[in-house]
Amino acid sequence: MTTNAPITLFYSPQTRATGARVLLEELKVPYELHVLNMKTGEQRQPAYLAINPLGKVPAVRVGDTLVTEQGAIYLYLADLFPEAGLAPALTDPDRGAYVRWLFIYGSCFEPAVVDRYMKREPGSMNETPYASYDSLIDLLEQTMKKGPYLLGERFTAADLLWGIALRWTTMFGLVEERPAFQAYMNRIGSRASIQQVSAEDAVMVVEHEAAAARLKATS
Ligand SMILES: N[C@@H](CCC(=O)N[C@@H](CS)C(=O)NCC(=O)O)C(=O)O
Repeated sequence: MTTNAPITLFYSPQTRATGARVLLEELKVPYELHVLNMKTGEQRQPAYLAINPLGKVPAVRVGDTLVTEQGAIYLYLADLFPEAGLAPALTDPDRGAYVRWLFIYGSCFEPAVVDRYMKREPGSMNETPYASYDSLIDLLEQTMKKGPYLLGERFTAADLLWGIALRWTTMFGLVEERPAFQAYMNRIGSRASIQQVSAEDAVMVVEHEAAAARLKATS
């Protein structure tokens, strides 16, 4: 382990924070969960806004270092624990593709699926940050068809980010279920870390909904 500093993950179940927790499990490092009930709005309370002024999860604190934004969190944590082998080193030829996929996620994929979700007409290819939805999804499909992972034979932290993202975006119909996506999701989704965190998330969500219902009943 390259740091003994305490790790805290600011977390809500079945959100974009799920992947950050899966990554910590894959890194096999101890961490503390600071759970926020988003159904009662804890993420918008001053205590959490002091951590992330945008009121979004995930956020992770390692000692005195605070990181927000999924891509940044994956990059930081996988580099911090290189012995887990989930991040190609800076000098490794695979590093380019690795960081590229981490950034395509936040810079292109999320804007593309959010436009789709909001039923917003994207601009022309030179106006959007992702060219066009179809070109982005086709690039993803070609890469996953080659597989088995984004970097070919090598499994990295970027696969956790993308495997989980594809799961929720296909579930919401924001990405169509192409065979290459299904095969990739099955491959990533069968990992013990994802199974375990998803099962714990399902329990936590029920507790959060019950707490929100109780709050509503007394207000
Ligand atoms: N750009 C952020 C987005 C994170 C995000 O949207 N998180 C959602 C949960 S999936 C959230 O915290 N929503 C709470 C809210 O907006 O009130 C990232 O990639 O980490």
